[in-house]
Amino acid sequence: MWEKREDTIVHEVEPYNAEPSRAALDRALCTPIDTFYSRNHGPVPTIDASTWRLKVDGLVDHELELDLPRLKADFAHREVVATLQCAGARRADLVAIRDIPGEAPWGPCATSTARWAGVALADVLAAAGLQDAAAHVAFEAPDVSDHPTPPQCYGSSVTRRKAASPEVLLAWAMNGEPLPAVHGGPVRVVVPGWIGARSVKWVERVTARLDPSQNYFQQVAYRLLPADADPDHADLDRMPMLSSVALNSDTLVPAPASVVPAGPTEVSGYAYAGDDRSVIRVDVSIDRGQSWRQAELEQDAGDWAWCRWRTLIDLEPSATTVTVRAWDSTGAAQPDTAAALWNPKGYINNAWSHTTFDVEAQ
Ligand SMILES: Nc1nc2c(c(=O)[nH]1)N[C@H]1C(S)=C(S)[C@@H](COP(=O)(O)O)O[C@H]1N2
Ligand SMILES: [Mo]
Repeated sequence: MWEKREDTIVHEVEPYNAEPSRAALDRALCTPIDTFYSRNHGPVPTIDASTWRLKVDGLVDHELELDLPRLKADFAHREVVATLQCAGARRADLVAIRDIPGEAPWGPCATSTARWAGVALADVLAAAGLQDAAAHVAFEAPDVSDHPTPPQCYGSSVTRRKAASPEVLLAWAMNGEPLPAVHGGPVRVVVPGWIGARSVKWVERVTARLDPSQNYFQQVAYRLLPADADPDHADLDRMPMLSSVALNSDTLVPAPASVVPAGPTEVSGYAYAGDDRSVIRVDVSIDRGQSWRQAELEQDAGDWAWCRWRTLIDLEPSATTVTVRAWDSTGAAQPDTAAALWNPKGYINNAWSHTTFDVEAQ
């Protein structure tokens, strides 16, 4: 489906929600399109690029209506290698602690990286004459989700400060290909360093506002609730809206529950720090965090991409658990236990990950 690899883990067929296998995700710095995870709240719309228009309105001096040729002709082209991570990534480890009804048990692979091409949202907002009063920039898309009652189109917003940052794109290409429908083609927003939910696909309207988007996916979903809150009756005004991505990491190879031969074995995975932070160190442990060794980092894809890590471990025959934790440029490290992070919607599990597999004598 949607031209994804056969080993893709499909959480839901309609709407389509799927993440790659760990082995497939581990293969490359830029995730191939057939491997990139996809998260949808409603059916994927089919939008004809030749009739697509982007409306820019709200607190701007002149409203704009741009078609694709104008967007491409009137603004400087930009490319950013950026990782997208769903706020629900690694929810499976929270579900294992206490059930989270109605939310898919995403693993660590709801995280992928692409080279996005388009124009800077900031340039388009500048052309529209963004007014001083505008504090938020909202995005609207035509796909309809029946998660809210009554059903609503998808939408969301970012702060003016983020919207004005040059890495935020209106993108029409991914890894050099026209943006596929399932990833938001013909044009999507890409908000590097923020939860995937803010990177609105099939964007048709950009509105400068005083306050955040009133859309369900800004106002109700993607808020961080305390563990004891009832998501249906929570005082949402007191529950923060998620924005930048938390520092996180996981092991991709070897896979959990796999069997690997004893001896020197390469263990690898990713680490990612959102927004204005970067990964500075990744530690790996085979004694559940009593002692650590430092992994080698590969992070030459720029400020907005994940960092890949690897280390060689001489594995002895027995059940083995690899634990990983990352540190960011503020000196912060990931928290140790997922239990302390459990929340009713299962967002932002960035606890140390533990991957258990069997090592067999050769
Ligand atoms: N219009 C629209 N945009 C959307 C969504 C959606 O359902 N509809 N899902 C969001 C979420 S939660 C994530 S994690 C990313 C996933 O992008 P991808 O499918 O390209 O991986 O898209 C975001 N943008
Ligand atoms: Mo997401």
